Amino acid sequence: MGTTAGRYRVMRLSRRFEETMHDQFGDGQVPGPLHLSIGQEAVAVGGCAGLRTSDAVISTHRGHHHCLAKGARPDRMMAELLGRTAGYSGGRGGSMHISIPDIGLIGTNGIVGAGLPIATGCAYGFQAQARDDVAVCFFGEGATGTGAFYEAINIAALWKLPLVFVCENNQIVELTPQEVHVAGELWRRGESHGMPGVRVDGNDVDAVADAVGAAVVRARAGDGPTLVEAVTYRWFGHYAGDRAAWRVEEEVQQWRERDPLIRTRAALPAEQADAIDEGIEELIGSALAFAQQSPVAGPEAIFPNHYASAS
Ligand SMILES: Cc1ncc(C[n+]2csc(CCOP(=O)(O)OP(=O)(O)O)c2C)c(N)n1
Repeated sequence: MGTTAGRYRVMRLSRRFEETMHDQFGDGQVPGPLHLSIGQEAVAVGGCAGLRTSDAVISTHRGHHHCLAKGARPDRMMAELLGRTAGYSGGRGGSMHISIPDIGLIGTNGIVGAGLPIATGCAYGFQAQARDDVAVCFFGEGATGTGAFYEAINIAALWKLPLVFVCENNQIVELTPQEVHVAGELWRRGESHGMPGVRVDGNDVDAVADAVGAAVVRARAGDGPTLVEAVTYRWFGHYAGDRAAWRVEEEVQQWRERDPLIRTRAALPAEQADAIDEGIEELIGSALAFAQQSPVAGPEAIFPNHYASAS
């Protein structure tokens, strides 16, 4: 994902993936909750642009874009969301329980802030094994209100862990605008621990790639963690089905005009961009067909995955 075309392709994949899943949700085909990251694609794609397969990504409840940016297969992702056996968790976990260790995707997570200590442990593991891999932890600005955030930045700074904290600030915590609950500057919250911080335009994929990329290089060299705040915007409600009646339409419109995909697409020759879009439509179509053809994960799959056999 070092080229504009590569970055645009993955952002477009993520956008169309979620639009398709949103439609499926509307048709009653998604048996669990669905949190859309539409509008935030540049944070995930830029954030993963400088990573290798063996680097780790720790995601959130709103994590389809992180998974796809780290290299997840859209067909198995769709199967998971539709509750099908071909899904990454056999169709039993859904959106917030996707873990793909082979590609370094440690996991999405339904518990706000829970990824922070997981990422810290993961980075400690890399350090203890003398591996030069890096962990990148995505989390929302709401997670900075949890104690786990301070525990994680403290230990990461103290032990100089190979960890990059990416605060994906979409400016709304569930239903609460950030100005109601965030004091001060988020990107400076590591300062008292000696951790550098930076704020970037989270709708500019190249700016995110540069900022996170520099932090990854620093972490890989053994110089410790960085806090990156990527300011972006969530276009839809907190979850699919949330009417988001409390939102200011003008504000939403302003941010839609700052769509990260439009910006990146404009940097490509039109023919190339059209070809990418067509390729993604084919990929999405075949991924959906794959998911729909996979058997529904039935109740018979529950107990074998929870209890060891007595024999
Ligand atoms: C420990 C915990 N508390 C509360 C919730 C309910 N909850 C789900 S998402 C959310 C808001 C999270 O905001 P943020 O971290 O900014 O992420 P965003 O939803 O904006 O992407 C809350 C409070 C939860 N899942 N886990």
